Amino acid sequence: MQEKILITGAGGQLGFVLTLKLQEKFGVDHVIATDLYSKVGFSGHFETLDATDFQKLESIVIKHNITQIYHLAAILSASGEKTPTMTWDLNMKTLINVLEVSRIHEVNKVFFPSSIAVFGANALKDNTAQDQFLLPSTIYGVSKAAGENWANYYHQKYRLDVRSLRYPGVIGHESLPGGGTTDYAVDIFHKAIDNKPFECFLSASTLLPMIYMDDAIRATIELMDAPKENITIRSSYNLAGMSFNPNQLFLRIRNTYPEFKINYKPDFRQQIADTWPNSIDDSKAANDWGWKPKYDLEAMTESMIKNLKLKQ
Ligand code: AKB
Repeated sequence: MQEKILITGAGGQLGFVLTLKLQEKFGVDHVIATDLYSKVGFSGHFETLDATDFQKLESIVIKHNITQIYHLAAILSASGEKTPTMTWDLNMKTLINVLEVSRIHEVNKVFFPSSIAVFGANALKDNTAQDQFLLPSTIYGVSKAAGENWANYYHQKYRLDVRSLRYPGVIGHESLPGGGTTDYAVDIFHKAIDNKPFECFLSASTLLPMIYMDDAIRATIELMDAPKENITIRSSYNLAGMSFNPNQLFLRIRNTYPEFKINYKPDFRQQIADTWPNSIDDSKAANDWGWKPKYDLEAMTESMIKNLKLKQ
């Protein structure tokens, strides 16, 4: 069967790269990229979509005979704290619209991104477990934890094939993040390449789980390609790449840019980061569908610098 793919939030950090990957996998004509804002940087089908608008979403699903939806539109952790009720409304309404349209129109598969933000200060920091009780500290985390339950519910009740990953902070050279607590780990590279000092909004020792874009995209595709019977978790899978703190990343970048300077000015994002894990136990993903990250801090830094330099 020829798949027809719909992506929401295609203009976002992950959405942009995932759209290109899905176009490569399924063919440009079989991918419909959508975003609230107008088309950015990719060829192929694009529709402007506010995914809180069920009728517009449904009309796109019908018009293109959509068989899979990747629902990436969301407000992230740091931005979300500025407008909690709006963040809840947008993150939940768009997800429920996607689940509902998928149920009604018998969409084959749905992907919903969750996040390490579902974990709160109560969780064990190291190797945080898959089934850790979730007590998120941000409204973004609250919306993702609720979203995981909605996903699980639609699978239980309607057998909708919805799959999900708890992404760590994603680092890539292709696109810029916006509104997250882990964004510093991308911003720092842009400053280093431009020979400018970097002001870090987290303290030097804030250890967080991160993943390189190539690994994040590969994990998404591998999860979606896995046989249905292998998927034992219908809320969201823990996913790990690497863990590091700003000082470790800074020292790594300094190997290439010895003059690079950093100063630390923690702001409200520090309190968010302090409630998140240091590292993640992703053994369920490894056992169920063979997940194994390829990039560690060294390989990621090398690839980021090489690719950003090519764009200069
Ligand atoms: C954020 O920092 O909000 C995101 C995330 C970890 O989900 N990058």
